[in-house]
Amino acid sequence: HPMRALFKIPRNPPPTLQQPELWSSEFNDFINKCLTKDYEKRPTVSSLLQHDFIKQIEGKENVLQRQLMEFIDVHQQMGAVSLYLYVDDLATLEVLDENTVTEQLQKSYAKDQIYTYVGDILIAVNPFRNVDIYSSQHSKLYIGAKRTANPPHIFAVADIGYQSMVTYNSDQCIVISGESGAGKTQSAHLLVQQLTVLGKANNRTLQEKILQVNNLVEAFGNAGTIINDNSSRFGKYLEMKFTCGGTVVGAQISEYLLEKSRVVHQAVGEKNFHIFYYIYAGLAEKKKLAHYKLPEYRPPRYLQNDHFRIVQDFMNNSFYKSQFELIEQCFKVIGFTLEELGSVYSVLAAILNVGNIEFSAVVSEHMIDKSNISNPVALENCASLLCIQADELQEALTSHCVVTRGETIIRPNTVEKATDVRDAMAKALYGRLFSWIVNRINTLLKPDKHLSDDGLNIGILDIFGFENFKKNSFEQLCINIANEQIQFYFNQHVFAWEQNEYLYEGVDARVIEYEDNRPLLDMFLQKPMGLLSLLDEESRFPQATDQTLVEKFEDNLKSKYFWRPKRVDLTFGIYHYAGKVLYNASGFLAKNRDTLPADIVLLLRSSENNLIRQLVTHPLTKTGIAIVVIFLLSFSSLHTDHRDTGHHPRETTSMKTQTVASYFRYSLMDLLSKMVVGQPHFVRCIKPNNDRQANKFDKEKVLVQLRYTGILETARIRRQGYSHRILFANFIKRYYLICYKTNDDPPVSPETCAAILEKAHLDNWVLGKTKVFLKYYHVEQLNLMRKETVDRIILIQAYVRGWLG
Ligand code: AOV
Ligand code: MG
Repeated sequence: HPMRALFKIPRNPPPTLQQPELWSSEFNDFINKCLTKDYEKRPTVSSLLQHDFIKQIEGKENVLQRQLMEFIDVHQQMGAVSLYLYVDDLATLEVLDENTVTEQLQKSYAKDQIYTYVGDILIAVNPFRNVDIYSSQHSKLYIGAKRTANPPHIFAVADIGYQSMVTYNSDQCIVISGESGAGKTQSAHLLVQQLTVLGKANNRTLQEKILQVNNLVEAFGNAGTIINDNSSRFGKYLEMKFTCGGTVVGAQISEYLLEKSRVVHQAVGEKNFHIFYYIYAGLAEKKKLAHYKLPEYRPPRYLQNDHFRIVQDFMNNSFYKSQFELIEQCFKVIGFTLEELGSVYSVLAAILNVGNIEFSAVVSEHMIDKSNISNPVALENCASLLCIQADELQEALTSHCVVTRGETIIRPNTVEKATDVRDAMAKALYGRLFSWIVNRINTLLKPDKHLSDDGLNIGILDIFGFENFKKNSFEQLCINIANEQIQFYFNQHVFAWEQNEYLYEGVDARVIEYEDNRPLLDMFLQKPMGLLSLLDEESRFPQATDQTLVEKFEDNLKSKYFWRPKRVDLTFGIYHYAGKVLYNASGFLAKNRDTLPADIVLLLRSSENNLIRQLVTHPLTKTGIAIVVIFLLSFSSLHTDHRDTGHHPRETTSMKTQTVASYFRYSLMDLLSKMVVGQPHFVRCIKPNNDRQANKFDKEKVLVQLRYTGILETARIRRQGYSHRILFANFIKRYYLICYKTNDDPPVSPETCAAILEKAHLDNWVLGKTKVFLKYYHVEQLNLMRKETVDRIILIQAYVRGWLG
């Protein structure tokens, strides 16, 4: 890499930077000596500053560092590049303050180096434009390479995950975090891309299929928001399945908390899910709008917003047309049948037609408010697309059954109620269609049983990022709680567990303070007085209103993280780890109840369309808050501290969602247990500005993110801490070859470990009571040496057996 090439430092400093202390011959000698390829000894700014010579100049470290950087810059411009130009691991910085760290990131960013390490954690700063670092040449560079051989890169994270999986024969998980628009989804794509290369799929088709999965689910689960044109509106955990030898054999995907409300309503400046626009443009191109009963002039109500006033706006959109082609291709490559594809389009078209059904009030002889459908055409269209009877649909929308004293009575719906039922139906259809597609993908990409039996996997978690809009509703609350949880998970891994282990193992390490968001999570999750429990409780009272809900919050949440600006309206505020957010509780109860009337379910079960029947018969996911609680609780119980592990939270029995919830909990527990098995790898995405602009590094904006994600503290703990802690027995089993003969069976003892480590010429490691404490670069070095030894042994054996003549 040209930027990393090591040139000679010129003897004389440029006249612009005469700093006598700095440029003595002693110093020059020092630098020249440092110009080795060895990562630990290379002349980063920090290692220069560590030099005794520099340390003598007390109190001037900052000044010197800056001057040194300037010196390097000047030299670079003069074409006499001499040193590594910027620090690519923040954990090696000697001066660890906010300013230095932000400056480092800015410097790298200015040179298109968007990635930086903090020990074993990767920071990715969104470039907001295409940077030429993802080609197949780049991809090759990062396969099995020592980390220091190349600049930091997301491909290196894929590689370390993959190598760890194969080496330790254990599952891995990569957790990507960052606020909305920071680049999580993009990072997830790049990881999958590199992992398919690493997994050397035997057949190209499988490789192609896996690469299409993200595109397909994102067409249905992503949408344009004010913050991000391709914002994820669901949480996604993609597991790539490998054989224990490391060949990729399949993929599985789990989805969480799809923001279904977007189907029926979008905030100003926002859009519906991508797929609706894609099919409109695509079907128009194919002259099939009429076939799917989609109006050709006025956009369906669900797609009417400030972006599109007439259908032509999106019908003629060439981007949407090409996306439609792409998605149709994805479906086909993954293995959906044409019939299934047709049914998917029908359901989507039906949803748009459902939204067009309108109601008008009729006053009956009993003076009960009734409603009538005022545009029967939409009703007919919808019924025909769903293959159900129009009159039955009308009945299910405009009336409901109540059972009193064993008698079933049919009551009319008011216009308002009918409208709610209509929207509930659209949301349910979409949510279930989404889950169906995901399940179908899972079936199609499931590895053959004989391949997956003792196979391994790497999971990639990409959720919706932290959001703070002008108006924040129930969806933002769920999204932000989920992010709160991820931050907690990160803290547990990076700080809490590690520090506990030092204590337990008697390893001497300075305690590093970090911002613990546990009290905030407790405020949300505690039973029975946490925010979510209160919400569930209030949702069960038929008379409750959003107003009583907020009052309940205010009366019961005695926490400094909650406040209520004005008593009169529905606003309340939360101090999240990532900043304070004002929520408006309007619609909270309805969204949480998320009820779909039984009449609608029964009606859809009578459909003559196979897919539609499947949608309502399978116990698919439900997005009620009960689920969120279960999701989060299971998460925290598994991840809080060691003594909690194994304790599974009981689900909220009072919610009438027992079966769905337990189904869901089962899948989540399954997921989470997988996630804790392997070592997590973290990617932290940073958004450099709020305007999605390239080449714009807003220092203040970056600083805020560094602060709330605890990057500085992370760098501290990574610098002094030991990211790898391996039991003596495991360590010896794995690395004894470095020091002993193949047939040797050295005793499991700290002495054996020390012998191996000394043989490997490593220092700075520590032996605890039961474990070896290592820095990430130790492990890298050990793995390399082990591989060399093993390769040598194989070669020798080959000679012995005469294979090589
Ligand atoms: P997010 O996943 O973190 O937001 P995305 O991954 O969707 O954010 O990134 C937002 C946009 O930033 C993308 O559409 C790209 O235009 C750009 N971008 C991100 N990473 C890169 C990269 N490595 N190279 C080039 N452009 C990039 V959200 O899903 O809203 O939380 O819910
Ligand atoms: Mg995303």
